[in-house]
Amino acid sequence: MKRRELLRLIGLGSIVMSIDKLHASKPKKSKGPIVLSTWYNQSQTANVEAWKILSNKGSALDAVEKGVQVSENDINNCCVGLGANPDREGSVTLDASIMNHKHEIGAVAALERIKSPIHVARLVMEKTPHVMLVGEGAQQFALSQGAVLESGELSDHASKTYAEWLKKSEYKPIINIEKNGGPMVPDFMESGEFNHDTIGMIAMDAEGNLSGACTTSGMAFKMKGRVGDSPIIGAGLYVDNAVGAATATGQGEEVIRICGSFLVVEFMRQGYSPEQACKKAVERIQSVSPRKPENIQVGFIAINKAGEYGGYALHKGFDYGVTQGEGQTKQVISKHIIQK
Ligand code: SD4
Repeated sequence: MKRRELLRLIGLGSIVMSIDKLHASKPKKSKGPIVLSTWYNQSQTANVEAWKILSNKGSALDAVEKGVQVSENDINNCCVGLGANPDREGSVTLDASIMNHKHEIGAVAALERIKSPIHVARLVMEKTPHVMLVGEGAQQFALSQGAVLESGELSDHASKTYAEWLKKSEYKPIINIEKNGGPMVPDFMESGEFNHDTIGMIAMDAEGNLSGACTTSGMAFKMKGRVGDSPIIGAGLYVDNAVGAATATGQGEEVIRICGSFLVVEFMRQGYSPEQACKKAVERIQSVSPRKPENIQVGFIAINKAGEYGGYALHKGFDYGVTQGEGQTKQVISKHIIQK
């Protein structure tokens, strides 16, 4: 390589490094406990439970576990816990993950007939040498830890929705990629209604430690065995106690494609605010996804070590709830990329 070319490359390198430095903000002091979770309709009750723990100087880990359990225990919830919509075969299969400030992680996927997947995920983290258990193995482990095997019957609302779906879909997988963005997309997406209600919750406690939890039944009427982003550490959830935490909702395939929550945290590490970091991750999906953006919805929320928070979605309609200070839960309507 010629000397002049080498000097030019070194010059470019230092420009790139100084741009990175520009984005790199100094660590600021925590302003005290904070919790946020996806979808305000769930945050209103889930954050309250988490706040009871945080406001009593409890750990962020306990807070996020107990917080999301409110949604798991709600039999009327369409998308979390045993009351949720089933897969194509009529079974409710649940995914969950949890991560604490020490980079300890636990997850379960395709778990059936067990009431609290997030608790099982925590037990995987604390009591096994592994980080993820799936299907029958996850169920077996849950039972060995004292969980009860539930009946497996669908809730009233899920039975009705499933019966309706069976009629309309004639029980055929949707394969029109052009129209539906891929085979995993439930056909209610055709109407443009993005029916996602996974709960992802991230919190910082009084000690300034971060944790996160994410739990879902996944996409309604998914193929049997399909696993989304929620139980995948780095996709549906990520925590780095030196930087921040992020969680995702929406079409898991798209979030997995870009290691979404990890990416959000890495953008924060570069100095982007939580909102900017979420926006950049959504833009990444928009630019790399082979699916049409109009057929996808994704949303991220994030907090950093300074207690700043933010979120971003691809389309309008995403909101989240934030609880801090006096313990009031505030609704935040997320900004979105596609304006129409
Ligand atoms: C999934 N991300 O399984 C989940 C679905 C979701 O709100 O977020 N629903 O792909």
